[in-house]
Amino acid sequence: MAISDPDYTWKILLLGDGFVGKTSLVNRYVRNTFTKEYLHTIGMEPSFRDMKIKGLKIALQIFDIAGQKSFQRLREMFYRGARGGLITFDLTRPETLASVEGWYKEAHKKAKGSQFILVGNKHDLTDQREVSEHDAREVADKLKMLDYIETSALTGEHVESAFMMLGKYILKKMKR
Ligand code: G3D
Ligand code: MG
Repeated sequence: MAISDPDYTWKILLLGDGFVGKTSLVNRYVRNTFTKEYLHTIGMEPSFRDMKIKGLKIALQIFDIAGQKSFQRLREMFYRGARGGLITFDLTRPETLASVEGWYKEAHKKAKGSQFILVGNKHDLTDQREVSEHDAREVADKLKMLDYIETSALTGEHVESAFMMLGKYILKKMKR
């Protein structure tokens, strides 16, 4: 339920290649569940959740990129006004880390001043892991991203922390 009268309302984006777990992360964060039966997002419907940081009430509108990728006009709308978000890759597929730079550059161009955290998802798939923390951090550092964190939408590990970390960085920047 939305908090009445938030101090801030932020538009937050989930970016990254297909099947890295963007929709699963949003579902986990917003509803605290993991389901394989959700309808694949095709439109621009945000998910909502509120967070509290230092006594401030922040209403999040979370947009998860999906089918709209190919429609230029929808892409513009998708990025417009975004504060920042999570650029996600799959720890079992190095090619999804290689795509991060492209996502980051597009977001920077279309949502000026937006800030992103790099998220390595599917941390639970330990045996299938193919990206080291070192390689992921190298990408985050090179692009001057806010931070790097590893999550599992399946177990819920670090999902709350990823959004909270993002919220704290956005707030810090606003206060400068
Ligand atoms: P997307 O929105 O980025 O395209 P999805 O990705 O959220 O649709 O997830 C893609 C697939 O990865 C789904 O599998 C989903 O269940 C799985 N997945 C997402 N996050 C995790 C995770 O943290 N751990 C594991 N083990 N799997 C995850 P299916 O089989 O349903 O297509
Ligand atoms: Mg999706």
